[in-house]
Amino acid sequence: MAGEVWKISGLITLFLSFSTILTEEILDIDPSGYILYCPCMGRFGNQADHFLGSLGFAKGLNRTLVLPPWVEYKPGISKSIQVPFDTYFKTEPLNTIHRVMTMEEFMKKLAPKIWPPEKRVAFCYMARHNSEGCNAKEGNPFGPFWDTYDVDFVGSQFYKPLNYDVHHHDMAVKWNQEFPPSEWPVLAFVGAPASFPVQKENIYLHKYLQWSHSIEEQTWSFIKTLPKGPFIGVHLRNGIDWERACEHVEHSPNLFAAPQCLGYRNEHGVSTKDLCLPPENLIIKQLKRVIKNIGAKSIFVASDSDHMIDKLNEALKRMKVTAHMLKPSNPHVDLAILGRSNHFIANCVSSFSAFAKRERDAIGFPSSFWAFPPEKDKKKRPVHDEF
Ligand code: GFB
Repeated sequence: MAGEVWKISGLITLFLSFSTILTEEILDIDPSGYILYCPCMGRFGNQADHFLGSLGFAKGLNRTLVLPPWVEYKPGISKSIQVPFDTYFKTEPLNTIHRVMTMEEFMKKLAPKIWPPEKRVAFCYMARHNSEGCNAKEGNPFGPFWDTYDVDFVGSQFYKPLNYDVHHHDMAVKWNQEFPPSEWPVLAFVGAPASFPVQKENIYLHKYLQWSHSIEEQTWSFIKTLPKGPFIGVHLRNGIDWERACEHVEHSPNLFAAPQCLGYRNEHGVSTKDLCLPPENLIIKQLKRVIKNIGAKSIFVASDSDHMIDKLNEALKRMKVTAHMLKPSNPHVDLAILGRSNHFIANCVSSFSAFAKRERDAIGFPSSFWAFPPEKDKKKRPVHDEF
């Protein structure tokens, strides 16, 4: 009997020490503070650009970055859907460059202690929507985003004239002077504290953004189905939204992600219709050239609309090269496959394309762009010029 009592009390002691460890984990608070934000602008490519900027910003301020979920939109569903960050990416590589934790973890373990409901203040540059405050939950995806974590705000804080460029003008010091972590442990932004497209100084952070095991598995199981030999990955961004956007290209010399080929100050040229929405004959001509250069055996086509599979198969028949696509469509697996191709032809204007291009740059894989450099400039450069 006495032995039983000892066993039980031993178990209780063990349980108590475990809960102490757990409690300590809960209380392991970063004294330098946290940054939260809603990736409330655009779809995946835009959010990824913003993510890199936000990571650079958090690193500059030396605050832990809370990894927000990815905001997605499904046809027929009026409210945005929030997909946990680690569904698509590993958190460990990010933690090697800066302290990060997922929003789910933050809300569960830390928010009750350092960000209780009565302290939830939203940060914005200036008043939004003709109101007096940040109106952080006004509209979609703003409301659904914070509702996912049961967050309501009790106040607003404007930060004008500060900005997110922590690489110049001592901006990080200014933020920490204005909002010291001791007084403001959490800065919760209404939108990403970052610019679009991604600031040049933050591009290097992409190498820490690595696909989750699940995405990797799906990628390799698709690649295994391709004919043996090198394959070219191409991005054909050609849906109706894109056609409309490209109509404005001549008035926007550096539209969306275009700085990735044209340079941030248009030092390599200006946007053209072909650069934005390359015509079929240009696509086929450029593909044939790369097929010859790398001895490709197949093409992997990622697209939001027309994959041109039959047209490509017909045009490349004589070269014995076949075109393939992923079914059912999956944007993240599409991107990961593009990232692993032997050569990637990107759409310079698309931030979706820019994601794969940056990933490849980080590991030294070659890429080029549709219609860039323009034919007349190309004559002056080597045929296999890569950017
Ligand atoms: O990613 P994103 O901001 O890139 O938005 P852009 C385009 C979305 O279209 C992606 C889908 O997030 C995907 O959901 N999509 C595009 C694709 N290409 C593919 C693909 O190859 N495969 C699959 N499965 N899906 C711009 C936006 O899009 O479009 C601007 O940045 C604006 O905000 C403009 O809306 C019209 O930069 O290409």
